[in-house]
Amino acid sequence: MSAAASPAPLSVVVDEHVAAAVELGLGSRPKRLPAWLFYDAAGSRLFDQITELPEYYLTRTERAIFAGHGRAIIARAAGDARLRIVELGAGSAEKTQLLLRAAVERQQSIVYEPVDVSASALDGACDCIEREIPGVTVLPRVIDYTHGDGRRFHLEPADENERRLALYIGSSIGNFEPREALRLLRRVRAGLVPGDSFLLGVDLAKNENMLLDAYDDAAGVTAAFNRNVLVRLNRELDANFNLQAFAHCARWNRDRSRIEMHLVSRVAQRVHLAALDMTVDFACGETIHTESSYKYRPGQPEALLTRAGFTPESSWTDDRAWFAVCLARV
Ligand code: AVJ
Repeated sequence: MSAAASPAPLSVVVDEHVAAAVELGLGSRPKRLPAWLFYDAAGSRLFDQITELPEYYLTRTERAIFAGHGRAIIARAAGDARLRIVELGAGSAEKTQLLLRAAVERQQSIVYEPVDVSASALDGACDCIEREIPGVTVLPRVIDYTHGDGRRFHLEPADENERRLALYIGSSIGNFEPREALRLLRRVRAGLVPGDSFLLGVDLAKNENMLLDAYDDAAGVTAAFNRNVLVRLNRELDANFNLQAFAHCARWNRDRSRIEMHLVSRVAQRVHLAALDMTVDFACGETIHTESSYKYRPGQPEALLTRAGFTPESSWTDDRAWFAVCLARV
């Protein structure tokens, strides 16, 4: 076959997981996109920037809890055994370091097992931690703990004299609908054994304006993070979203105790996604719901943990009760 006769190469290799999620979400009413779509390389960098914004209190508040109570958390989880630490979702390395340091202080060395659905997410985190904290051995694991049944979250047995402390911090659980959150925690529970424990970091319901500011910062970083999902669809699905034609919007849904992020169509418009062979019409003011971030009420995290089969043991919060970390036992 001559070069001229071969078909033009596709400009993009389509990821089927992305394609299916976008087709379903933009074909729904109201329109929506899953929050995991935010985290391509550019989106992950924008999220890192968000964590340093003055309005985004979550990261620094959780870090302050670990700085103040890291030793107590480790002591509680360990009891009279040695710990190894498993973390679901890489990327919160910086806060995790506070717990790893507290553990090394207590038992001289520790095995740290960061778990993520993607290998690339694990690459960066590992070497850096081993270099920065002598005594830590990193064993990265690629496991999709967000899908499938409990058996999928399978960890090799720890040493006989070791207990696992599994971390799911950073309010990551907040992106899940309550039912999905319960399923996820049950899956984690199924991968642990009696004596192990679980530390969950949750953001708490608070003053509405403070929440809205945290998700609509003055510098516009969160707006760029939100719109980046359209940049991604333009690139990966050969779409023609006009970024200026969509406004970033953060709303507090009081009934469901969640912040919602939307992209609001500023005009009536038609968008084409060539790779999906899909045309999507937007009315003026119509939105794409891109994220929910649940804010827990007092007692709710513990109730959720109990329903997932854990026994809540202790919870720690900051002085202003903005954020909580809850330790539960298997
Ligand atoms: C990474 C899910 C904890 O919900 O606060 C930040 C993501 N979205 N700003 C959150 C996010 C908008 C973040 N989590």
